[in-house]
Amino acid sequence: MKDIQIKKLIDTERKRQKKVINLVASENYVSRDVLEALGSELTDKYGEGYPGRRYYRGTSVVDEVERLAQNRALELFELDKEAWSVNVQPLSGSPANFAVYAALVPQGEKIMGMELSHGGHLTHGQKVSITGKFWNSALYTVSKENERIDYDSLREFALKEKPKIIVAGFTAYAHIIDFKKFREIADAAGALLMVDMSHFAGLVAGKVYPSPFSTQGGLALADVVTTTTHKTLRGPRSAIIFSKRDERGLDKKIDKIIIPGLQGGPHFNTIAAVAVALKEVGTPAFRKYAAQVVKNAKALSDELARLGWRIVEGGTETHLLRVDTWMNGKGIGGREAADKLEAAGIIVNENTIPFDTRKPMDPSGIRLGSAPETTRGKKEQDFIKIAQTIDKVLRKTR
Ligand code: DSN
Repeated sequence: MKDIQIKKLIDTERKRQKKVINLVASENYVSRDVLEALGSELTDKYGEGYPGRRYYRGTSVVDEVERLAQNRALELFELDKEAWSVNVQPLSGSPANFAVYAALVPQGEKIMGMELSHGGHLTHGQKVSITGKFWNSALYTVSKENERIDYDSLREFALKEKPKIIVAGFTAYAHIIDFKKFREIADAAGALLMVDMSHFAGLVAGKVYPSPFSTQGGLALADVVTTTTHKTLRGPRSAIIFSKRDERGLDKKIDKIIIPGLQGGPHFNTIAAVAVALKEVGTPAFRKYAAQVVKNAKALSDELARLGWRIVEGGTETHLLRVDTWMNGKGIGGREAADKLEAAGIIVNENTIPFDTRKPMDPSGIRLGSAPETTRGKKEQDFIKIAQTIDKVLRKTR
């Protein structure tokens, strides 16, 4: 690269990544093949529209790229082409979620998602997000007793609020979601069910998390499923929207919002990189990886608990966990904890805990994830040692 300044920054970031233990629950490390696709000439091509229906000429190759990504996405999650549609053009998770609401929820109607501080995402209707401004929102919380979803209370809340769409799938919730219960609640409330599986999509693909699409018996669950592609799916920064094909025309409405409603030309280099990642995820090696991710998170959680730290929700069934570092004033704030860990070479993010008494910029906890370090080959014993290091770094200050 001739641009010395940028080259230097890329090299420095590469070295930084190599040096640290990365426990950021939403990050991962992509393969060389994914990087190659991202850095390819596909970035030069314009092609607004969809395969076979573009506003530009010279799109025969990118049509194939996009079709390949679509087919691989459907195959990976074992979806029938007749029953499910897929859009691989969303630029990332937030625009994907915005597109779903814009397509399916009339402005001023209600979105129901989980409260941010309890584990939800900004785009699930939080007031500071455009999704909480263009639409009304009703935000559910977890139970005070065990910090998990109380499906009876959720049902009551949904029947009272009557949202047009209910969102399941979170950024900091460590337990497996009961999609069947969410479906029943959505049906009772007359709402669509959207699952945002951004965090656990790789676990679904790896068969260590239930599918949000349908049960094994074929019972339909979500109407729409969104996912980013760069977390447990281990692909480039992008997103995918799956929608059920039926007489409601959800898929057509979503496609129309993505282009011409919201976006311009698709990022074909990224779409190619998504296709590469989806192929990698479909291998037995990835299935082993996904199982290891969950085992590693559990080892980390169990060891931290053994050392006296309070794990939010009492543990984890997925790739992530939250640690209550504040412990009602006996410990340290999440921001200070994250800073101290960074100084010791462990990268995490500060995170609110349910019913947090501290501010989001300096909350009571940290969020940890096992996906990136599992990509680097770490096993349970390594995660037990990481837990012990975390304990040493944070305990010094207690
Ligand atoms: N920022 C992502 C996360 O860390 O979970 C969600 O968008």
